[in-house]
Amino acid sequence: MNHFRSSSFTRRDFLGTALGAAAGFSVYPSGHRFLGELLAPATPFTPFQFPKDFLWGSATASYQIEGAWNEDGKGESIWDRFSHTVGKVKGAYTGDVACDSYHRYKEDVAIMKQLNLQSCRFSVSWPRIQANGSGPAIQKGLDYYKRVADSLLEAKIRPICTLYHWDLPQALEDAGGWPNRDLAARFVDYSQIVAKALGDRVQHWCIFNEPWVFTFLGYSWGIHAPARNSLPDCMRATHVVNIAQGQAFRALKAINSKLQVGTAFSMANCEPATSSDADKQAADRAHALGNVWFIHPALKGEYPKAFLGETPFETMGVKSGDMELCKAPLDFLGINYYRRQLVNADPKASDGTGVHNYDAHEGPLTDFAWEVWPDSFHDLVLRIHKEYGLPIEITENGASYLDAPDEHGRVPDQRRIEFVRGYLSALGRAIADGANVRAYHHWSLLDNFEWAEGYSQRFGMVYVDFRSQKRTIKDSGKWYAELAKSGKLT
Ligand code: PNW
Repeated sequence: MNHFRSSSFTRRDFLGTALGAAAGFSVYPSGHRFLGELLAPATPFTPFQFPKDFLWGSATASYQIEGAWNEDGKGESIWDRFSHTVGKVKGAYTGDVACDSYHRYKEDVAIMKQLNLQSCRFSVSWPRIQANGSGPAIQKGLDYYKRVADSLLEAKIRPICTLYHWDLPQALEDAGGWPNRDLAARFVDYSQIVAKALGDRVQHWCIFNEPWVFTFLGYSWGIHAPARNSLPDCMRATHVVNIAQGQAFRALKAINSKLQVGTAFSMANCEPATSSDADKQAADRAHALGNVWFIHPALKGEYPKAFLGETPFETMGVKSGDMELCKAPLDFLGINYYRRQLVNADPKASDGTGVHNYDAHEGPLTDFAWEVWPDSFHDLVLRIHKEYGLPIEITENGASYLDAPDEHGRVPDQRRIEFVRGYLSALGRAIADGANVRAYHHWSLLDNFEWAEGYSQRFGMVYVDFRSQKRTIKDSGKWYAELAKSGKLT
């Protein structure tokens, strides 16, 4: 994610990222990557018994698994438009069919049950509920999610529902998208519809998935839908999203005060590249913008200090009284964790943050070329615990490895087992150090549509043959099923 967060993103930088690497460009100094694979993680593995009531789960998202992109009255989303535009997604793949979970959700819930899962994080597709993002609800869309929630409950799996995992109705993007302040009211209206329909069976809610990723990658870097390239629009979008988060929180609580409401935030532990004060301060600014830009306004009523100078309130369209709208006592913080960031001070950074950040390559790399470095997960979770003190749910963590069925139909993905084992050991240490963590959701249940990467990355514990839609539980899934039963990491 280095250059996704850095200020001076160029095409050359892009080729240096995981995406560039996955696209087949050789970007590492000769031998470096392979050297990395031989190095042991910094802290050795520690066994851990997780608390009795700890929830083991998996996460997915509507556009990445459902398919049925134009069925039962569903409208076009920005990801339909993006993936139907040739040149945007690797291999010109789309989510038109994806894992076909719209038709196969029962089979998928049965797999979760077989894996002994106790929590399922899924998302609702906004244009399935309101084709153009406003007006009355589409009953068939609501019914689908009711059926999903009911099958989960029947399997004794707790549903946790994300209201927005990036599939904005295209009509709302045409009206200006997230930089348009009116979107906050549209989003609250939609959230109320969904919470009224599902609130009797779904108690746990994530308002947004990764607000940093969809505002920056979508509106500034242009590599996710809606593929815009404007930092000012992106900064405006972040403010509208903060307002929408506060207002949706109150709307959900007004429907049922017992609902447990949070958001799933993308986070990367931001580590100073050297011990210089300048780099340490830069790492704190990177943390402010990348990790807590959407938490601090909700819990503290102000933006954290992420810029060298003043926060660009005018560009962001902040009006007097707005911070009151953003404020919301979230019930829990969802953390999506994949990798750490190294940070250098760069006073010339064009976005005014004075930050240059980049991926470390000291640990082994996943097939997406993301570094494996479990210690950073421990440090990040503990830091968030110390800064905000709220209950934490790990709403996503996982890795892309391309292992496929062997001649016996078995998928021996030992590297994923080692990845999860390492990150859970780090999480166990964070819990032992005092962090209040109550759930872990593996990303993902199924191999699925990995955004601009199409189907070229596989994050599932379950292999999906996208031609036949056949699902095969990988070795990691069998391993995770045992862990989910005992809570004992050995
Ligand atoms: C998350 N990065 O996105 C999303 O919530 C999932 O939908 C996605 O499939 C999963 O992580 C795996 O990528 C991210 O650049 C997108 O580091 C990009 C980054 C991280 C997470």
